[in-house]
Amino acid sequence: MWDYEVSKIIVERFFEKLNDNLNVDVAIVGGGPSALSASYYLSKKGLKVAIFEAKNEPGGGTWGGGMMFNELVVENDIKSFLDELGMNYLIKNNFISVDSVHFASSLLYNATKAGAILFNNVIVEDIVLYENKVNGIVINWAPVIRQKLHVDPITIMAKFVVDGTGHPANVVNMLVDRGIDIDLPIGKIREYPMNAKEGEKFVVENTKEVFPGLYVMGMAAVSVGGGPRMGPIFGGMIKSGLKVANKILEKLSI
Ligand code: 48F
Repeated sequence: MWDYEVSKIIVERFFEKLNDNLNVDVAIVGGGPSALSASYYLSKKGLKVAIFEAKNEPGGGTWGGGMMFNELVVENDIKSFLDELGMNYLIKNNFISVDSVHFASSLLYNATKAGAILFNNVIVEDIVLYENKVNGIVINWAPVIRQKLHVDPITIMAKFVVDGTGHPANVVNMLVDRGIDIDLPIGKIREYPMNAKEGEKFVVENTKEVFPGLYVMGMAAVSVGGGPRMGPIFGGMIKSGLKVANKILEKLSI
């Protein structure tokens, strides 16, 4: 009865993974480039990392390159990271050009190979808050949310939660919407018009813990800090993910 066995393997293995990730060191919300580089590094250092991605296809804004020209650009100073991940690329003066599909799949492969578990088709719809500290996330199947089905979610406990949801900074918004006091340098979540050079610096500088237990990285850090967007250059996203990872490792004295 092959059909029975196939289904049994999938159901058993999925629930083993879910059960094993109900309480993690780091819960990462969103599966974009900052999330994947943070997950890769944290998993490599031995932390239990789970990524929750709303879409079927993780990778966020990486796949389409610039305007669906499926090539993207990073700065020369992350060449060693690309080498560590075994990526192919071309050096173009101060920049590096990478096939965007290769970039996305390399990040995904390396993060999951290092041990991070990625749950796709899952939306983080809320946070767990105990005594003014974020202690986890609240998840539901993306189709449940999209279809507006009245089905209660479940929770994932985490020592650290990282908002890697990109431009909308959805997790930080969950605090802001409730009027919970959080440091917003420009008083609201908003990104400014395109300025690639400034944006690439800004994203790294604004990668930080914004509330006890909650960190921001990638475009979410730009929107929370009120900085400029930067388009199809992705070095800042990688550096932001690695910075969050280092901040968490520092907190744990690892
Ligand atoms: O936006 P995204 O790629 O994140 P990022 O790491 O990278 C930004 C760049 O791709 C690009 C850029 C570079 O210059 O400007 O935009 O900041 O990926 C964010 C991911 O989070 C998912 C969303 O589907 C996307 O794949 N996401 C957003 N909200 C939720 C979520 C949520 N509530 N629950 C789960 N996933």
